[in-house]
Amino acid sequence: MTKTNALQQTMLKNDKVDFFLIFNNVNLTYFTGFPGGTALLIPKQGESTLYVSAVNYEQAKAETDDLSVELLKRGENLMQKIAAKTASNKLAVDSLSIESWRALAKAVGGEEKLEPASNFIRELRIVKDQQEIQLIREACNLANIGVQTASQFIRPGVKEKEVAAEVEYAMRKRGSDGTSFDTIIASGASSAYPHGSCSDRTIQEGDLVVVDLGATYKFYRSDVTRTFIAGKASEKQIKIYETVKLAQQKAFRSIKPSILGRDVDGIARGVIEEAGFGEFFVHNLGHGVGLEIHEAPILSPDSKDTLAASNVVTDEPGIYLPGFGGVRIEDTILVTADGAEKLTSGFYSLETKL
Ligand SMILES: [Mn+2]
Repeated sequence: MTKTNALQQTMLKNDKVDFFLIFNNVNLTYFTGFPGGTALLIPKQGESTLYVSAVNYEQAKAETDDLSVELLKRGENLMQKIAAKTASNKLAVDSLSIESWRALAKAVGGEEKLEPASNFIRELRIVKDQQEIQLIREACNLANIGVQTASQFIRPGVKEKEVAAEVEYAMRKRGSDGTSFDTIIASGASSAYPHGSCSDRTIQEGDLVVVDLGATYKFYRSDVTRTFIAGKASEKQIKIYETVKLAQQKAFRSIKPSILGRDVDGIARGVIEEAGFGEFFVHNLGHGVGLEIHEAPILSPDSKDTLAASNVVTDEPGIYLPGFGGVRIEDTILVTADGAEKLTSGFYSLETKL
């Protein structure tokens, strides 16, 4: 069943709306497999219409199936075209700027014809189908190659950016469409910045090096973090590493359908607090991954999400000691029918080959 069919089945069960209108770029990719559309009109039954401007029109026809591609000519009013096609029926809308919302309301004859429905699409996207899981799995395999490459190149005397270049080259060569986000190779004191990026700095003997990377495959993403040491680790470095590793493992083992996002976060946070580093775990435990690198569900102390089978989430505790360095370990994880499966894996030890 296609994603559009799944949405239509839900619409048929609920007679509040007759059409679904998609404007958000990621949601357009979700339903059509093509990122260059302007709007997608999904009726309760029958064929959807994808409105596309001239620049993307030929590509849209070549790269989409099972929908009608309609050229949006320069100067044409999209909202009026939609109004003409939907008569006076009720429309659910995923997301629009305030100005566009007003223009659409005017075209269809009043705001009472429109129903905001971004949460509804969020709930659809949170549960991945078999095809999406396969693409995320491939993106994760590519990320594993990235981690393996980083482990081979990290040593004293090498620049952070050189490691990033090797990682990205290796993933690209194996079929990645690009990175999921800017590769992080953060060494020494900057490993203590959770979003420390990648600089011209040369890695020094004894540095902690946080490697956070991901690959994109057919629009789906992966996210993995490993922490390495350039040389030999000190007792304190080993202590924070082992604490983060235990927190990550315990959280992973708790992941299963029906557990609350805030409870999974609490399990990891508890381990880190017990070791006395609670104040240095300064971010959420994890987030959903799919077409976007950060999406629902969220694993955090104030999360309202409950996990379900076929969710994909990260498990990424960290400890960041200002001026000293940081450790983060992260995997992309699939929630299965009765537990969880790591889609990224390997390299759970601090030392790298020298
Ligand atoms: Mn992440």
